Amino acid sequence: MKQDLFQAPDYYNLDELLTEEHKLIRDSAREWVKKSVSPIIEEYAQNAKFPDQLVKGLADIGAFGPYIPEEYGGAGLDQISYGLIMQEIERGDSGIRSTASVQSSLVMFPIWKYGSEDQKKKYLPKLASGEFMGCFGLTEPDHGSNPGGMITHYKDMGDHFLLNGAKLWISNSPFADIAIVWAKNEEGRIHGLIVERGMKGFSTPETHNKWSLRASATGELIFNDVKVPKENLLPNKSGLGAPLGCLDSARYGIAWGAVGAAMDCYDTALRYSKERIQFGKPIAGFQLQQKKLAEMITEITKAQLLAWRLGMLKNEDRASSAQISMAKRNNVEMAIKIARESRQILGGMGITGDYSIMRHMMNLESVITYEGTHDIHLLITGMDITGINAFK
Ligand code: TGC
Ligand code: FAD
Repeated sequence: MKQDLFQAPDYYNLDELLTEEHKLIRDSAREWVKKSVSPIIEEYAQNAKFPDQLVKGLADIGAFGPYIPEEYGGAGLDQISYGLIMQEIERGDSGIRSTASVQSSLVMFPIWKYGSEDQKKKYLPKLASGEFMGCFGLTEPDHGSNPGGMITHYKDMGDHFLLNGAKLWISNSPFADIAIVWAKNEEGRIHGLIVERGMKGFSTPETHNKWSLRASATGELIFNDVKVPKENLLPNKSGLGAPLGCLDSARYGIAWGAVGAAMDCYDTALRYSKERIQFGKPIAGFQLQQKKLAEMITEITKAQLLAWRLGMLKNEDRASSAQISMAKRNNVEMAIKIARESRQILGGMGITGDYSIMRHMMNLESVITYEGTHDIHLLITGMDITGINAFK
């Protein structure tokens, strides 16, 4: 069993910006990751298997719906707490954070924000406890960055809807009990539907051969004349803005999560560089290695501040979608660069599963692509500052 020696870098004493409650929540998530994720994650990633025994622990640390009100089974926490939980989980593995992000921001969030009271009561408490797991179907084989072009559609058959189409690259789909599916009605307007496992014509084949997020289960959603009860339509928001609103919440969590992955890579590389002797001294004593480490801690500190400030804005409901895009883009790129530099500091050992760095690096290749690619987020910033849409 692997020993997790992680010590969190806090170069600018950012702990002083947190409340006692924040620190308590962060520390309990950190302890859980050390005890339950670190010892097993490498084996699950190598075997491309989702460790489903972690679901209960994720629920216990409040990772499913941290900011969902307690009356619906959530933890009723603020956005900084949500961010800290995502940071700690992704410090362990981006795939496990993905499971939590999807459950919280892409399944519980739309039911909470756009659902009926009956839907909230029926689904939210079970999603918060992990009794139900969910997934989010927006991306299609021919519509990734441009989800507005989706083909999946449903017809009103009087007493039910008839759903047809397919979604690709769906995190958690192979084991999800419910899917939030975005589909067009006969007028071409996008709505969210709650599709349940077991509905006739609904299948969720797993996507294999991934070199990234191997401990997360990814799959398709296929709808072949699926009869969806009318009460499963999310009634309170429609249009592309509905799924994009959920993405804002998930992208915010990723901005924190990526910091966790970067902190783990940096901490590993720092410790290794002080222990590894070459030419008669620790490699940490060479200027070239110090440059890497000094730049890493600088970038981590900047990213921590960006995430914290965004969280404060979100707490006041003042964070714009474009601000969230900037933080997701910056922090994921920061993390992937740090993973690459850290890997080099470990030399040959860096490519093995004895250390977490290569797994983080490969995971981050998905994180930089999903929830809006690196390019898309740049274009969102570009449009925000110039007022000119360069997507189309
Ligand atoms: P556009 O015309 O700009 O906007 C359509 C409507 O949406 C509104 N809107 C937003 N609303 C809330 N939040 C946002 N972030 C929003 N962005 C736009 C907008 O105001 C408009 O509303 P209305 O009322 O005027 O209709 O749309 P567009 O078709 O030009 O596309 C814009 C673009 C490219 C930015 C958008 O489509 C986009 O973000 N594309 C990226 C797709 C993406 O991120 N997919 C993610 C799939 S889910 C996923 O990856 C989960 S991974 C989970 C895990 O494992 O962690
Ligand atoms: P494309 O949209 O085909 O993009 C290909 C390239 O073209 C990219 O570099 C992109 O930046 C660039 N590009 C596209 N449009 C423009 C433009 N206008 N200007 C300049 N460049 C452009 N989706 C879900 O709905 N639910 C999930 O749970 C989910 N989980 C995922 C899990 C994993 C592991 C992965 C890899 C993806 C997941 N996705 C999910 C899908 C993800 O959101 C999409 O992969 C992503 O939005 C990009 O779409 P695409 O892969 O079709 O790439």
